[in-house]
Amino acid sequence: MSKLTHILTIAAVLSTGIAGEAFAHAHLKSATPAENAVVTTSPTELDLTFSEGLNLKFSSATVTGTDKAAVATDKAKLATGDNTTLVIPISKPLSAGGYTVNWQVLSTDGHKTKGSYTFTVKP
Ligand SMILES: [Cu+2]
Repeated sequence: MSKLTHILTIAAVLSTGIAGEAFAHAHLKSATPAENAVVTTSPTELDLTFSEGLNLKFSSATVTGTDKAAVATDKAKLATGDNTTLVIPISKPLSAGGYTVNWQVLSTDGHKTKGSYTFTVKP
């Protein structure tokens, strides 16, 4: 590799790294029910809004109760006309208790992120 090519390669690697920092990844911006929320009625769906557009094929969330039992959910989808919001339909009404949402998404920039939060149903 010539010296110039070498310098250009280093420059390309550096700028890619900086762009990666600048655009970050898909972070959870808000959710319904919100993180740590106490809701009085069972939600029919969970809405998770991220800081970037999502690739639905590689984005999902699971819900577990305090007893670690999985909550039945329907297939995740994106909100109509909004590829930053992941919608998780809840198949059956949730009984009173605490719930943990574990999400993992692939943003349209190709980065995977994951996280979790909890909310409580208290009729
Ligand atoms: Cu990213």
